[in-house]
Amino acid sequence: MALHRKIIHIDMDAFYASVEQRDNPEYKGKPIVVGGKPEGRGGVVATASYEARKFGVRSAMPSKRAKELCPDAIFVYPRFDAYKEASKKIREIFYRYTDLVEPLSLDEAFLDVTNDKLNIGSAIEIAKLIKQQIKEETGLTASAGISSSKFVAKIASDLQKPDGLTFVGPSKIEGFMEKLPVEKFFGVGKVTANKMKKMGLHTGGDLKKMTEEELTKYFGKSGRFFYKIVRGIDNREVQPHREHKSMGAEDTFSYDLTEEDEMNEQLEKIAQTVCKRLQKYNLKGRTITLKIKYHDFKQITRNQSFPYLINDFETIFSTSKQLLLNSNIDDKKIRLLGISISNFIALTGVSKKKKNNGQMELF
Ligand code: DCP
Ligand code: MG
Repeated sequence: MALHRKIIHIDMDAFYASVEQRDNPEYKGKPIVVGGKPEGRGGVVATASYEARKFGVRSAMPSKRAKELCPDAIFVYPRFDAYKEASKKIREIFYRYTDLVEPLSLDEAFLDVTNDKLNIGSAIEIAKLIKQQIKEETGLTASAGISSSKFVAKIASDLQKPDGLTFVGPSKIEGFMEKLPVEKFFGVGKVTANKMKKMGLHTGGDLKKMTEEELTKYFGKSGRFFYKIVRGIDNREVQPHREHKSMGAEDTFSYDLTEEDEMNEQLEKIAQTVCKRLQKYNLKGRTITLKIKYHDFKQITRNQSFPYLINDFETIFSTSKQLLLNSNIDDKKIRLLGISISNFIALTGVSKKKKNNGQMELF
């Protein structure tokens, strides 16, 4: 029995953009932006090739902005079937080494290779083989992070992208965590990172100086998690059967809501909770579902799908608000509101709803 677990986190490099470059050789070496077109309304960047990132183009940025930053960029619509197919192939490769595979999205997964199927023993060796087979069998590159915990493995895979391999041994974890900037913490969103910085907390080392009580006071439940994580304590197991189908929050009100303002106020709170949960689990989804229960217990759901992944408050709140408006709230008393996000892994075709249906136009 090994004393430490051997965890590998694999994450594909510029995933959608790399698939496009592979399938369209004329795109190789060029700045590619996958997402909505800049001339369309509301187009957003799903991802950009590394050539486009040099200009500052990033995921979730309006395509218009991407065009300003990189006028020569080639904009392409996503082809989800191609990404799903590549995702299936990389998963097949993972299962050659272990059955303990926990996919987080189409392009990333945790693997526990403490007892690998082929008795290779070295997690570094396994990560190298996986990267090599991904390259040979899909024509794409991946980055790997290797450590004894999920938290560190996940951060490590990002450190030497693209085509990186980063190992953080058990004795190095505490030092690694001390130097780590708070915004790199997996589960710390922009809002929390900014709050931390305002408090003079810039690195794991700064967090380590705080007591567990202080951290809990300022950051709630997550505070306890931070307390442990900066000390290298992360015993979370790789969960092969965990496939999040949806994640959300709802609230039943003590009295029925009749005013739009009140409804929006409640929706805002629910959206904040959903957003925090998604960020905690580092999940992004493509579908937002609004659930409404009326005073007579009649219940309806309305949803909106996006061609890219979302987990930010703005999108969740504004979309839910819009869905609520489209549901004809006049003269209705609302007892419960709920928001959930789904479509994390199983990507289906882009839903194109009619504009006059009140749906947003994405491309
Ligand atoms: N994605 C998306 N919307 C986002 C973030 C990501 O649609 N806001 C999609 C496109 C990405 C894929 O998910 O290609 C994987 O996301 P990553 O965060 O792993 O980003 P990339 O693989 O593109 O780049 P990196 O090399 O940084 O991992
Ligand atoms: Mg990736």
